[in-house]
Amino acid sequence: MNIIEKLESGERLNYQDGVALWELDLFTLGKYANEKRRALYEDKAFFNINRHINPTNICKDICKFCAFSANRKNPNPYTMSHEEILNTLDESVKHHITEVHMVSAHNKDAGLEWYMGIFRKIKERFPTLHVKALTAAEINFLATTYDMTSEQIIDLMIENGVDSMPGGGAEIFDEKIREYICKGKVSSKKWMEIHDIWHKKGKKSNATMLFGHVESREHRVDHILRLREQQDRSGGFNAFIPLVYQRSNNYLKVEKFLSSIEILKTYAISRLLLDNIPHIKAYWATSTINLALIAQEFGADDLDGTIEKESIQSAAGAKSSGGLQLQTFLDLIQTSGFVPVQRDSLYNKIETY
Ligand code: V47
Repeated sequence: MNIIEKLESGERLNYQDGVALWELDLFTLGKYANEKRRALYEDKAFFNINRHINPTNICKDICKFCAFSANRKNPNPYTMSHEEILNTLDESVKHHITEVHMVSAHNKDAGLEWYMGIFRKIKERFPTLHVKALTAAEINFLATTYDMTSEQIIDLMIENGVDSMPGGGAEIFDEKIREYICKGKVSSKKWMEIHDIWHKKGKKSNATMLFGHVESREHRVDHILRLREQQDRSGGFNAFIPLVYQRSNNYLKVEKFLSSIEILKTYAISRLLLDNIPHIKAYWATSTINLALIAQEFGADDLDGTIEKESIQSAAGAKSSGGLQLQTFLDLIQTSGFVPVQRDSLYNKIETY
């Protein structure tokens, strides 16, 4: 069976099929990915009203792709106090956010109570706000720093009020590439085990893939299929988020950005391979809002949210630091021919515009 026959048959695609998909032209790939996307969500494009907060940029790890953490190229260390975080959220809730997305660097001096206590305080002050926080990389950092198991850290997260886990820290699972771009960070196996534990507690999480640096198309297929296997086992991933690599102010020498065609193909192939993760998020902070909207025709069904303040990708060159106004977001989705559906963090519908 050739790859078109396999796509037509609706059979599950394997690694060889995944590699063969890249040889198809964008519009053929788009046709099949869009069919799957439309069968699930018709012309809905999902988003949420959220606030990203990155409470510290002091990090014990040195990931070559990262321009956010304080280092020689970015000598601007900070750690927010709990009060500062709560004050920030006092402002954000005025804009009707339903989610706070908190990701920190791996700060050895902040203390476990600094990492955990903030969740409790957020829940005390904003009981209905969904707290999406702590990547598997942060959980692994906390477990090793405080001589605890990942499960003990996860139990603490749940006790203190974390509702779901973001998908960060996945980068690229291929061990050789991982060693080159982020040596010392959580291993691929451990990243997966942590999400497995989280899912077995009945909780949801996301999964990312950082692409467009030194990895190959084959590495992307391998990454996506490792997630599909994990989803077969534990079932808790809500969304897959391919993050387009931004190349400024960091230590990874990458001469060229990917073409838009390659980026759109990556979204489309993600949709075609991942038959068991419901949502594909075109995170506009890395793809630009323009391409994230076009990606809705090529398999993606979600755009993340209004964000308000974005610090990780913008440190590396993305034009996303100020987030997007809700009305602009709605206008852009509608003029692209989609129906904006505001969702909560678990993809329950809040409002259709
Ligand atoms: O894991 C770091 C990435 C991630 C760069 O779960 C970079 O809903 C591009 O995971 N170029 C953190 N990306 C952000 C993240 C995320 C974002 C939005 C939504 C969700 C979700 C999760 O940022 C890291 C890393 O892969 N990153 N540096 C860079 N130069």
